Amino acid sequence: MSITSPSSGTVHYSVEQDIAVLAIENPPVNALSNALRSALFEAIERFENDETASAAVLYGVGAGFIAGADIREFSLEPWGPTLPELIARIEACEKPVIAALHGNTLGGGVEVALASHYRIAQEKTRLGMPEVHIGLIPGASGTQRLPRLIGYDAAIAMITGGRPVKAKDALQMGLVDELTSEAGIKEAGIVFAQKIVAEERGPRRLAQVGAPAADAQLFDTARAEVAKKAKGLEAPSIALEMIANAARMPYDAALAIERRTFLELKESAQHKALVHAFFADRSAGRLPELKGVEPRPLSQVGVVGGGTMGAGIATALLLSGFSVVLVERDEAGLDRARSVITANLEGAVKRGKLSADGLAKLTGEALVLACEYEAFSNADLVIEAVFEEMSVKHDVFSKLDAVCKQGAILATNTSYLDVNAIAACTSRPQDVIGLHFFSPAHIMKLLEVVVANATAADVLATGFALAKKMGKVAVRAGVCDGFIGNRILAKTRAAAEAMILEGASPKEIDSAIRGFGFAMGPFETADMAGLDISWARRKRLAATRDPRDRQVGFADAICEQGWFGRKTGSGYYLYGKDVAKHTPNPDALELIEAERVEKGIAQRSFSAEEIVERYMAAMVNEAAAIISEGIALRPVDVDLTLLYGYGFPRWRGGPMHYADAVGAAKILDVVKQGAKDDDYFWRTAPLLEKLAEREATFASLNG
Ligand code: 3H9
Repeated sequence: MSITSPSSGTVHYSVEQDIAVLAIENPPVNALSNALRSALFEAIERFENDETASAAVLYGVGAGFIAGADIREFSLEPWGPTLPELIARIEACEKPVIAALHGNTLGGGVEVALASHYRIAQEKTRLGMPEVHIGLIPGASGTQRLPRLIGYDAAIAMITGGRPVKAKDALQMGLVDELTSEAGIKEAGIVFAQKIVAEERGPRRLAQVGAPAADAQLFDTARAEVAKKAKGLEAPSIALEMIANAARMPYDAALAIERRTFLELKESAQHKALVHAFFADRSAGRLPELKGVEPRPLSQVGVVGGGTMGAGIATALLLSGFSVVLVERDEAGLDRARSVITANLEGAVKRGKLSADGLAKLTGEALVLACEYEAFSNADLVIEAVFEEMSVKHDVFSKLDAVCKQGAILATNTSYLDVNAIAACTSRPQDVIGLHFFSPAHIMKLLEVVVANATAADVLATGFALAKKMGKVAVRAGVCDGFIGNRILAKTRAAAEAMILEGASPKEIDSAIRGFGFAMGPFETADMAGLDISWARRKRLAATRDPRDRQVGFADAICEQGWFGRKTGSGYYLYGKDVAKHTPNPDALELIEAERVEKGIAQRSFSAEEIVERYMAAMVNEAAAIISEGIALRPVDVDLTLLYGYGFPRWRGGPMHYADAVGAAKILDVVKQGAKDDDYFWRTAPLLEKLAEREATFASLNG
């Protein structure tokens, strides 16, 4: 068999005080690579034949035991023993095998621990079955051994939810036999193994334990709960059926089905998309221009403006350990800001993210509210979150320039405006950057870090360091109207509006986009955000708009009636206590119909598939232009933006991964089809054309 994998991993074998010590080493997380599985298999055989060792301890070198199968090798041809073979070999040992756990013990790592006869864990160990997060199920007996050890309810929660449990909970549920507070897990494992030998306790084999009985109701209830939580993910419900097999068929039969299903899922589109998203997360901050650049120190951060956004940003900063100075125009503004921040923090207390004492501290000494810009004199960074109007931004930045200390970073939270123009009204454009938060800022994970022409490298690095400290995903964006996310949003919304004029209804479009996996469709999202926001943008751009840029009239007409969406009780939909969700606003439909008639547009119906095809083609085409222009450095940055800021379904990996899965040529076809009717809107991005021609992928450009 050809060995093509870059596999690494080794097991160091020694005997200490009559105990065989198998030290598992495959940095950084001891993933079960081909090489590691082979080495562990060999080490187990050696232990079995080693007369000087009466028990074996397996432990992980480094920060954890084993973080599961090696995800990087999933797409390669496997060699050596499979994980099920290795696990069966461990369990078959005639002498006791003890898994000594610390740090991350995940997926296949838990399965190795379950095949071992005893388990001891350090107090900070996290044990979890996260396979569903990458579109898989446990593939080496986890769905069969785990319920035999901890019962159905706990096994269902761990396997279908994918969240790890703490060691003390693992002890309580019987997943581990003993906890240790010893710093050295190897030493604790040896002491535990000696105790097992001294007490003449032999191997315990979970495969030989009968499955617990299950009442008929248990799995039906679980099916309903898992389906509700899964939100489009296939793996959790499939994993549940595997666990149910434990109750309805013999061990070997259930094991064979688990393995077959695991291998099928390994080829699934959802698995590939979720693995793409996994590695996308880890590549977020890896930009060549950040290499070796030290961020500036940040301790006190200023916020200009205490509206929803400013108060949200202040909340997020406080929760991340910064001291915050917030400036508003007057006392009434400060009172409003304080009450929004307090309400946000109370929400964090309710969610268990903050203690009551913590709340008092954050609203006390950590937060200063003031009406004068002089309060920013010590701030290391000031984030402006005022009204989205260039003259207002100019005023704010001139004032900041006058009061802030040398080296302080001046950031704008603008969603659309030109950061170069904002920087130009200061004497220090090198210190100016865009930090585009998403609302609610203390909840949403995305931070677009917008780099203007003169922004210094260490200012960019500080933006990324800030995001990391705030637990956010930072994406570098260049300056253009809407940066990465809002520029794409504007384009897809325009594509959706055009379909409405041709005969689709807002509800049909929203339902198709929800069917694709978004939490909301474009029109319900617009209603939620407030239709006046995009109205203001349209008015701002009107003077410079290309005459070929077709605009629908109904979007403005709806706003002219004062229907701004949810906050006014009507927009594309109606809202109110007694109004059912997704009830169309009949008056808005009338305005749409009037425009169709006036423009004499032939009406036709759209299938959900066609709506999605057009919507996604507009998204991918615009993203390709954004990448070519350097607004996004890499396709993966577009994926991260849409995944973390715009509700793109993670199990589809992001728009660029979606495009790769569908194929650039197919997307190009849809763009060209659209261009027959509107060749300005559907201008083909040259990058899309190039990839289609070469049958290449966006992923190939990620570097
Ligand atoms: C499974 O086990 C299936 C079995 O049931 C059946 C099989 C038959 N493989 O996240 P970090 C890399 S499915 C390969 O930055 P942290 C990661 O890419 C698997 N590589 O650190 C990064 O590399 P780089 C079930 C992996 O401390 C580096 O390690 N297990 C793997 O924030 C550091 O990672 C999972 O799904 C892996 N499994 O978090 C666990 N894991 O530096 C997935 C990590 O080059 N992993 N890497 O970018 C995690 O959840 C987190 O990485 C972990 C550490 C919590 C372990």
